[in-house]
Amino acid sequence: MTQTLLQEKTLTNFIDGKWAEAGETTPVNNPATGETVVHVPLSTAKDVDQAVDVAKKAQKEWARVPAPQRADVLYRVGQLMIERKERLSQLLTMENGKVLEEARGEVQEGIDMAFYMAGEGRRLFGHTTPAELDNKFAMSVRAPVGVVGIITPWNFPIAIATWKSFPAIVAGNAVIWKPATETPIMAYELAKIFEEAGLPSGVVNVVFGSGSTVGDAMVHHKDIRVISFTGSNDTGRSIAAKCGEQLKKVSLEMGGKNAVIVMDDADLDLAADGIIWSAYGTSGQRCTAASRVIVHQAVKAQLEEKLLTKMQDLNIGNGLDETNKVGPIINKAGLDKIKKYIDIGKDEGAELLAGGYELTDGDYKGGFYFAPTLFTNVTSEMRIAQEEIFGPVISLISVESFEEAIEVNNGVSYGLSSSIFTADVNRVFRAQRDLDTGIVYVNAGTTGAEIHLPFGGTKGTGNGHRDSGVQALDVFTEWKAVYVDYSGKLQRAQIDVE
Ligand code: UN1
Repeated sequence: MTQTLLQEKTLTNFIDGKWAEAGETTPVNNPATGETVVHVPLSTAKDVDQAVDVAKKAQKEWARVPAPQRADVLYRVGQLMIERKERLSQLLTMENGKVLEEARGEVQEGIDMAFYMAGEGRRLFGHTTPAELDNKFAMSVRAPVGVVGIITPWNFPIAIATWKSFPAIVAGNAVIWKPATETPIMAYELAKIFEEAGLPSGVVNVVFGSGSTVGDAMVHHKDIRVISFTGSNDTGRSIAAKCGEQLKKVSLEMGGKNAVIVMDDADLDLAADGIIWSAYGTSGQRCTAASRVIVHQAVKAQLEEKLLTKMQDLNIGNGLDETNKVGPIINKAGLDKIKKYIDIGKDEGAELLAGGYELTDGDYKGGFYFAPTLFTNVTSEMRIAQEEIFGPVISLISVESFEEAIEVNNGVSYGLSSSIFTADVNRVFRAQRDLDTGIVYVNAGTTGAEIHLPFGGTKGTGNGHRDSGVQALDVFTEWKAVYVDYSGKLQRAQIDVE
């Protein structure tokens, strides 16, 4: 089926508007079946050097194109994505495994981002402000940074790429993009869309390959002035350290240990639906996935029962079959990590209420499937309640009060997303103030961020920057303060002020 959607057997880098020759390659496997879908190049530092050389030249001209005209390209990109939405969604399911309905949602997220950032072409607002001296004008404007590097993950291979590349493009930068080797098809397809939409050659360059070679070469390249990375905490820390030495700007988004709080006055059916969707959707492989449920002890037994009942409706299997609700895990390493945490949870004394095993027989043969899992009687200090598992695993922790719920929520090293189910308006407002995460949901699960709001988190989730929203422009622009003195004489700030 892949071959009817994708003619290519081997993908190639997109540099200077041309499709390069592939050197060494590695297979990309469909996580639902284990079948090879396509081959992807393992590029070298030389390929990065070549891409940066062309990007530097292209950026100089791109920065002089008026922003509303830069935006016109993004409008065309959005239009092409709409036309290809179904094809892109199916290819996304084949390389990533997420079920088709979610793949369509992810492509839509990219379409939304195209039109939103295209709109920025006629804003890119700076500020005007009074100067402290007469006959003097003051303003701040956004300036492009130059050549920027983006490193994107396999779990949202097109949406996250749009969160980073579209603001970079509209702001007048050139981009070197290293997509995850697990999911290169979305990058290849988006590069084709950039080409057809008329983006000038060299403004976006896709270099496929490993983090240790291509990613590292980008991080160390002196002419790449920004690195925007989404991925694991360990890799993010190491990138930040290397960028720090070079005084290179770096924006990091690195996961979470997100919780749903269920209070004693909550609508328990709604809460159970929200938990199931945010914990088991995408097989728990979202940075925003719920992996803890913090429940008031008065409703713990009822909530457990509702979760166990609703879990029975979750068909697990190939995401191309639309009756399935939970797809596969990305690969064997991902599956092994989940299995390791099941053992850790049992050893720590958590009680396994459902799941906890991989699915290998019959239709599951060749793929990487794991049953939705529910641990209860978990305590906040256990490793399964502290560390990111990135799979369909819930740790249920019971608490005695609202205050304790907030404390448990905040008692982890991450701070991406949180949620509270309650009918009490006072608790709602206290919770949105006190939950120490970059995203807070009330009476909804922990997933479902919209593109026009900032995406990112506190503590170990990031380093203070945000993806998407107008805030993403701060990553890809420098603020420039401009003073125009039209007095015709020397006016000294702070001195010649009456
Ligand atoms: C991610 O998991 O890294 O809010 C991105 C959500 C999606 C994006 C998730 N809109 O769950």
